[in-house]
Amino acid sequence: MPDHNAVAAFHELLRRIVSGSDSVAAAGRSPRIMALCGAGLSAASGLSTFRGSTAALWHTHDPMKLATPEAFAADPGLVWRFYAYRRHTALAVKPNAGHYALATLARSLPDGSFLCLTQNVDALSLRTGHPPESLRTLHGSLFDLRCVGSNRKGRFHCNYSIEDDFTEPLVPALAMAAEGVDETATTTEQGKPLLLPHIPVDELPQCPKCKSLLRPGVVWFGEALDKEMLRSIDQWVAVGKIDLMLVIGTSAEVYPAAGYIEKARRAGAVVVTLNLDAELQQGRRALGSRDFAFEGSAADLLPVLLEPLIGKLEKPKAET
Ligand code: BJW
Repeated sequence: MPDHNAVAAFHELLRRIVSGSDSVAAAGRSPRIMALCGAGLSAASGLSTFRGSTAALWHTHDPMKLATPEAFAADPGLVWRFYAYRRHTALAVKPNAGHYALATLARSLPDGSFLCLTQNVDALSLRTGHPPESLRTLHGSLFDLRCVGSNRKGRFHCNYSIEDDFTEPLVPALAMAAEGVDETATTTEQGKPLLLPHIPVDELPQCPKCKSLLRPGVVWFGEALDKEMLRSIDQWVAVGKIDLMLVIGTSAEVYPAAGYIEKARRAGAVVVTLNLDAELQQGRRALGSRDFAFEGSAADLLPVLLEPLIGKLEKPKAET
């Protein structure tokens, strides 16, 4: 059994996978590699993670409570402030070497050989020029908007949505948040949290079609992920043996995303964890005898670990 954190042994595995000598089934077919990415991939760019992080996403509110349909129904202004702030911080940072390594992997392998599932909503992978056909944004995007409009009897559902809307601020009421100001962290001279003025619904982003409220195009707890996207992932998985499953910077606590790790394992994949807490994580999931766990920043690890497939990663000149 190779050391579970030996780079040389991992490189040897990659070479065997690409040459088709790793298994009888691999002979004469393209390699099949899947990745599941989480907030840790974007941490080196300067974005906060959700769990296990000292840097809070938004100082005074638990993101797990704001990322829910219930929070949006109760106070859409507060939730919009949170997302306007997140949109701004995501636009203010740059993709890191980890994002570029994955984009290069997607371009280096034959079509259909690599499927990258990202739980991240920050659009950083796309900004590297990662081919969209090999990327699935499981939890949507901060830059997609959709209408919540429906009537009481549920007969009318406005289907308006827009992708990649990078407007800042979306409306004047969100101007402060859209400048990267965490308004919830503002305190009075006595150090008490400042009570934020309530934003009326008609001052929040509005649907150009039916004038109802727009919401961020992300997936909140209790909401279904896009059916077509899930079907396309299941189809890819069903094709046959998966050689490698890269689990990158995710706590793997949120489903159905985390479920793809076991699906890939059942399809024959060697599971490779890249995380600041890799040892702890692999311990929880019980390291298989062929699995690997590399502890460190995904931005440092990915270019080194993927080198046999992508070559030496050049310093990115500019975003595409
Ligand atoms: C580094 C690093 C560095 C740091 N380098 N590493 C089965 C079992 C139990 C529960 C469920 C189940 N199936 C469904 C559920 C319920 C629920 C769920 O999973 N709950 C669990 C918490 C228990 N799931 C859902 O509700 C999902 N919907 C659903 O299942 O619907 C069913 C349905 C069907 C039909 C009709 C209706 C419903 C939806 C889940 C949506 C998740 N949404 C969020 C918010 C998105 C919007 C936003 O961004 O605001 O997605 S929650 C949040 O968690 C976000 C993330 O994508 C997601 C995952 O977090 P991630 O990325 O793993 O981040 P962290 O912070 O947890 O971890 C970071 C890691 O990085 C850490 O390990 C660090 O160590 C590491 N790290 N720096 C490498 N530099």
